[in-house]
Amino acid sequence: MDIISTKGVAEVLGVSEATVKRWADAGTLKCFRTVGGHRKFRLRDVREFLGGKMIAPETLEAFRHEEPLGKEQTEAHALALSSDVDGLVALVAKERMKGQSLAHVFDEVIAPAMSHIGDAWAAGTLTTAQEHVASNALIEAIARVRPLVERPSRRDRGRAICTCIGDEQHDIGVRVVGLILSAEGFRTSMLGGNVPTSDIALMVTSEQPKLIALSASGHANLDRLRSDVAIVASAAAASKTRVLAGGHGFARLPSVPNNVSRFFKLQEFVALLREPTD
Ligand code: B12
Repeated sequence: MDIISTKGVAEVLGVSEATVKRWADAGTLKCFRTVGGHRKFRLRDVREFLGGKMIAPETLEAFRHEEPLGKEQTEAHALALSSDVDGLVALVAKERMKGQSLAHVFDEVIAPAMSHIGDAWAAGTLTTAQEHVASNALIEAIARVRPLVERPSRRDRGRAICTCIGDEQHDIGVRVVGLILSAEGFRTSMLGGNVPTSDIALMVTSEQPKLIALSASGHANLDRLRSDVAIVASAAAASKTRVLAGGHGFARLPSVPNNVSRFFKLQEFVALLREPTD
């Protein structure tokens, strides 16, 4: 997944493809060649070239999906589009048996497959109806993979609220977050999509949950998202609730309130949840 084409590197670095090729041929920017002779770049080498600077997650995402889907992603793509819920559940089970975490499966297999579906919809090669078939199959599969999540602890870590923010309808990511939080020992309340921000803030104030997980897709209006997050973050600060946010919308926000932690991947989120607390 972390192999980038010449075009992708050119976009990230804001230079022409010819410049990237020149740097590669001079050895300034490490690359390797495919069997067909094409130059390919590893993400870590591009980062090194940039002096270890972080590449914005949304930029990374933009070129990541230029790559053709891998085997499991292609399988997930086909299963979702053919509404094969059993097949999707079996795919997740197969990956779990290979030792992959649920977070890994959704970050690296399901999300890229769905992203391709979204791109095909945007390009007009898939209809809205087909996109709906895929997302509904996935929602049903998520409900059924609950027994496949790892349960590292049986201790009660308190209440967690999971919700999209603003008029966001993309609630698949937050559903997976809910599943993960339950597996990590939280009692999870799932609000889903399209919830008034004032209601979310009110729930935080009255229930004082241990944490609230927020999700916003790339569709989110950034001005609106910034003000919605500020409202929830201030309610959370008053009730000492931890705010954890993710999704493409949050990745695009230049900054978030101090008490909000942002994640691009579920795997980073799980790592944080598993950090020992005093
Ligand atoms: C399914 C889908 C829908 C479904 C959503 C169903 C549902 N119940 O969620 C429906 C059909 C309703 C829909 C509607 C629309 N959609 Co839509 N949709 C998608 C699609 C194809 C897949 C999203 C998805 O579920 N992915 C699978 C999940 C698992 O991945 P994910 O959401 O990316 O989340 C991952 C991470 O971001 C992270 N994450 C997410 N949230 C959180 C939260 C926390 C705390 C953490 C730690 C991590 C985390 O974890 C996940 C795993 O890695 C995307 C394509 C894409 N590139 O995302 C388009 C996409 C998001 N949609 C798009 C658009 C334009 C729309 C509509 C405006 C279309 C329309 N004209 O009506 C509406 C907007 C509705 C609204 N107001 O929100 C665009 C947005 C363009 C942009 N600017 O980015 C996309 C990108 C398609 C495209 N290529 O153009 N959509």
